Amino acid sequence: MTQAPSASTAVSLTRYLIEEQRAGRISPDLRLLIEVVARACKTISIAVGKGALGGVLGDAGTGNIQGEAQKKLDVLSNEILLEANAWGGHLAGLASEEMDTSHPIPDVYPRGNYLLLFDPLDGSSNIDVNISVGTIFSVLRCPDGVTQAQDQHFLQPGTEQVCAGYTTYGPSTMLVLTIGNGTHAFTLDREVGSFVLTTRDMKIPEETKEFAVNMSNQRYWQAPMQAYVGDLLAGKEGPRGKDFNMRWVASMVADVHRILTRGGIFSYPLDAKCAAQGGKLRLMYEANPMSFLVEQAGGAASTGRQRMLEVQPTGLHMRVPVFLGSKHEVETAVRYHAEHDAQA
Ligand code: AHM
Ligand code: MG
Repeated sequence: MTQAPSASTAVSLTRYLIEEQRAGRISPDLRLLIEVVARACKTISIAVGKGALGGVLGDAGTGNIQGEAQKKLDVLSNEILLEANAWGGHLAGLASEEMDTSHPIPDVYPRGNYLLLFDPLDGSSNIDVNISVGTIFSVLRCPDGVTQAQDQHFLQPGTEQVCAGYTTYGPSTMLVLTIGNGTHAFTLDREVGSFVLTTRDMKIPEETKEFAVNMSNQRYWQAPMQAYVGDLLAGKEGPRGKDFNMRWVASMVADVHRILTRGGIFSYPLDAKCAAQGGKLRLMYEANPMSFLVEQAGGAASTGRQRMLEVQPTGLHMRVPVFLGSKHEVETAVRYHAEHDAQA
């Protein structure tokens, strides 16, 4: 049984961030930014937790730029994050999966040096069925000399991220964070209202026997993915020589949280349905922040053909195929792609 932190030994998110600032690893503005995002996530957590009692379930009756129907909680979470981050003076601009273009900081407020990107409520299909959902965020520096950030200023590869994280609204609410110095998990103490450090330096096992993919798309996959998953399913009798288990929550935050906790590989590959868009998941709001967290925990993240964090974004809502998790398993999936491409 893991030991719960006592009141005297507990490290709050605030204390963790102040110590990182003292060590010179984050600026005061980045500390403020993370505190503000964490506070907004607490508000979202309360709304998610109220469920039907809060009148927040169901469709909003609107659609986003991706052509997806928005849920009331998608819209509410987006508003909470926008309002919380508008006035602090730490941002030069924001971008959200739910908004067509980047969002300027209103003229009445001072501007800072950071750019914040987020998927306000990931796993929308799970909202109305009381399964874990989450918020994902990524922080970039605004290019020098730019005070009013526009879309093109956000188009930086994931290696440029200075911070990334997610909050999972599950049986407990957890914030998982990296500022490039390991990946750390904080659990929300609901009575006190603060996030408490519960796992320092998460480490993803390099080997795994668990994979996460939406198997209903199998017939739409490309050849290397067919071959890779075919060999996973063949189990002990196949070339991999071991049986694999499968899990798919359909909330990326929940699937990635499981992988950060006990290992595994998460994949949303290119398939015939999403090929025209380049994939299903979004580079800037989903793939990049998750890849930064996973690499900082000793895992790997790839499109199947390129390290995720090195992909040069061509648009705010660019989509990519995703493979991330246990290092050796991601390398194996990448090898299937390389071998296929070499033969072709
Ligand atoms: P969303 O941001 O609109 O919620 O979409 C992203 C989600 C991921 O959380 C999840 O991994 C994936 O879409 C599930 O897709 P599918 O329903 O095709 O299995
Ligand atoms: Mg999402």
